[in-house]
Amino acid sequence: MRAVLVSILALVGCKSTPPAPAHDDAPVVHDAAVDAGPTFTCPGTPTSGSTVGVRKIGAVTGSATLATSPPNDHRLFVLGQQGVIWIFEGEVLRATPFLDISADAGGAVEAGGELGLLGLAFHPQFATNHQFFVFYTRLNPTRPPDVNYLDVVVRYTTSATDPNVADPSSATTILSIPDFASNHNGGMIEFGSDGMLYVGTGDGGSGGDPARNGQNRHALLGKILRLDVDHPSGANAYGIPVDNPYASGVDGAPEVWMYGLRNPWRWSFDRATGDLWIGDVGQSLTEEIDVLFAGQQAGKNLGWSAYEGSTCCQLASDKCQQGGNYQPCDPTGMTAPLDQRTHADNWHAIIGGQVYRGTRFSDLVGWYFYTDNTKHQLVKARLRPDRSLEIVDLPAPVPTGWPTSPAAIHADACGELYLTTTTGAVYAIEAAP
Ligand SMILES: [Ca+2]
Repeated sequence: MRAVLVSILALVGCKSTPPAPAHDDAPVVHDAAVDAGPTFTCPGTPTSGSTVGVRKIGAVTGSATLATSPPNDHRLFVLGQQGVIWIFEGEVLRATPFLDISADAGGAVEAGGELGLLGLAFHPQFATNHQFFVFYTRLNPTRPPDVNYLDVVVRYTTSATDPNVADPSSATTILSIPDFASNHNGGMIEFGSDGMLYVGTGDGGSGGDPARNGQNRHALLGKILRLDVDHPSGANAYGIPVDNPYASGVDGAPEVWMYGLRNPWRWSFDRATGDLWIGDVGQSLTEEIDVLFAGQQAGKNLGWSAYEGSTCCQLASDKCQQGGNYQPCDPTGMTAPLDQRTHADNWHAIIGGQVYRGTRFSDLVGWYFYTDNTKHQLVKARLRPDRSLEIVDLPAPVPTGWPTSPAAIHADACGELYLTTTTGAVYAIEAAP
């Protein structure tokens, strides 16, 4: 159990109450030509300078677990962990939520600690098919022993009359994974440039990977999964891409893309290269950043729970808190982290981010930004030609307005980065000379 992450990610104030609609929420009729929109443009005059700061643009209720955008869309969607998705437009919070599936709205989201609404990804053709996907945790209605929760991916569409409001009745469950503990739920989802939906799952939780899911390729927990949501097949609401490494189901579950993850809380693709950057939260010794290069991701093993970071659990001082029955440590074929931070240095729950590909700050382009739920150190890193990492800890003390507990760093449609916090604040990451 990662008490630190549980306690810090826990919401203050809990339930949200949607305010009354504002006057600017008049319904808009969907029209393909309108939805495609005018030519999408991002800010065109970049500012030079590499002094990084944060600027608060607003806040939502509860913990803000992610900020993201549909492709070619200037709106910023912010996830409230309790089950509400909000829209900022021109840095102004719309009064009416996009979607409210919090329990107090009659929804299914079970929130608190590491539970809740954790992921949102817009379909690459969202402008015309209006589909988006959420990842959240819910109670398992049948409640068999030790399977209290379900980690679910659900597809929604926007309202037929208003693109700023989702249609709750459109909910279609795509994937539902039984989960035995409240922590380590992963929750990040993104579409790759290949049009496939990637889904990050934690090892199930408790501590020390008691079910040994990390190295079990037949388990859906402790993985990055890859689904074809446009071509459902058989009994599933999704298809299996033929180039998934275990598509046949013989050597692993057909859905599995990568394995050996503990709790990939926040991760993202570099939209320029296709490289996958993962912040995998550690047990009691090591927080890690993993970079999986484009074209070299299928079937990769990140090590947990044979390893924590690059340390063999059998040889670790705390044995990764596994209580015996250790798994063999064989580095063959294992992908080691490119950055490791120790709990001794007060890193306790790494917050993965994204590579900056925006147009506003020229000196940030190509740098990956990440932080930690406890340490609050903002870090930038980029790949050298030899694929090692150049890592720069940004100067302390942290910038004015720095939040107490970061929850996510993620990009909008223009590639600009936003940091969200466990108290609902939304910050733009910016740079100056
Ligand atoms: Ca869990």
